[in-house]
Amino acid sequence: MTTTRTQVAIVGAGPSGLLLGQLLHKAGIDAVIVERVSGEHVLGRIRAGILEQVSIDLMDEAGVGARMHQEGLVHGGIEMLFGGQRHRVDLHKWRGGKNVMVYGQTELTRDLMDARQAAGLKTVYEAKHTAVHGFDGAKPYVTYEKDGQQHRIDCDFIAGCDGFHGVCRASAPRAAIKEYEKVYPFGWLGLLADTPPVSDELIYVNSERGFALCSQRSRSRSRYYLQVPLTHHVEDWSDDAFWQELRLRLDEEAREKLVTGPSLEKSIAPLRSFVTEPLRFGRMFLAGDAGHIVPPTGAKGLNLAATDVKYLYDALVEFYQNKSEAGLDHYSQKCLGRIWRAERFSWWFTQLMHRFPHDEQITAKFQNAELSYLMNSPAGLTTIAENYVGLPLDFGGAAG
Ligand code: RFL
Ligand code: PHB
Repeated sequence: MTTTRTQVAIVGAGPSGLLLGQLLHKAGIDAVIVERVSGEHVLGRIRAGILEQVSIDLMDEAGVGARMHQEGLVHGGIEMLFGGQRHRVDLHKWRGGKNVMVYGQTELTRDLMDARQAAGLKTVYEAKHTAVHGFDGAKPYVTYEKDGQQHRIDCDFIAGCDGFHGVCRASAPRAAIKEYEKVYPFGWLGLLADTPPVSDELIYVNSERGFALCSQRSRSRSRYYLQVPLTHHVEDWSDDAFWQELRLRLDEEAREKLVTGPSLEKSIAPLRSFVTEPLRFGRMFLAGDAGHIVPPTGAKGLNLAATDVKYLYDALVEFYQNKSEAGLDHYSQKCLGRIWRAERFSWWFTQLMHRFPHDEQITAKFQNAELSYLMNSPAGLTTIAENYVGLPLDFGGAAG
């Protein structure tokens, strides 16, 4: 067994772990990251596409925002298609000049990985049997196996950035944890293709055949999603079948403009709302998908992960620089207010846009009436816009 020491041991090298590592490095705080899979595997996951201003600001604060500003596409609106008609939500107008940015999670992760490598910081990829210990006392540590060798990292704190299926939340004492969960009865089948996007902005579609989303990664790379039953398997969906079904859910104009091509990636993601309370267990802190999951309809997952990281980073800096534990003590409560607000929006937007298996016919009428109200009322447009671009960090009090 080899033993090393660091200040913060981070489990997971997804966006949460890498962003935390980079911010801590800038503040002179030492951290080691332990990751279960390879770097290529992490980059191969096609996930989020939309960044809120808080995430953009954090990438800048971490000193890794240059390529994002060059290549990211600023979007001032989204489109909603329902009842065969398209309506635009002008985010810029209804949310006081705020926008969102199209910049894929893969690119953000690559920027963080490159910066970490350039700074010579330690990331252990393909670590097996990672385990977290002693976080209920003053001397936590992490163990893992790499190339048949056992390793131990002694640390002051453990950051659980290891996603929904990670080891950190699973290691928290059951009596100290409460989990809230809703699993939706459908998934999203996603397809990535090197074809120009069908529209300049994203189109969220409520159709009789189910939800669809026209998204993008750049001016020449599209990302599309279709609501599919949970019983479907990705192997059963040929590219042709995907494009055909997408066409049926779009309007005439989009059908005509749609450029199809071979898929670069195709996968089905289940939809889930999930929150763990609290997010702190002694000297272990959960951040990102390790502590909560939202259905992707509101594009909130990565952005929530970024805010957790910001609060954890602020608290750790306060601890090391001012010897104050106040930020660490308030971490859970501070994160959970924002988390529940985003959970609420993502759940509401999911209900509004999807067909549920046992819906009565009247439900689709209710959805259309609500969408029509929202699109024609300044209050409705403000509601969508302010939630979509992300509520301010200092919004309101506790939630949930
Ligand atoms: P991740 O990305 O899951 O990374 C966790 C990392 O931990 C590793 N790990 C372990 N490492 C060591 N030991 C263990 N025992 C470990 N167990 C796990 C894993 O290998 C992994 O590398 O969590 P993180 O960093 O918190 O990041 C969260 C985001 O990935 C997630 O919230 C977003 O992708 C959600 N999401 C979206 N978020 C947005 O903000 N905007 C979007 O537009 C958006 N679109 C999406 C999405 C997620 C989707 N899927 C596939 C669920 C679209 C989709 C389809
Ligand atoms: C994506 O581009 O992957 C994406 C965009 C918006 C969402 C969800 C996913 O709401």
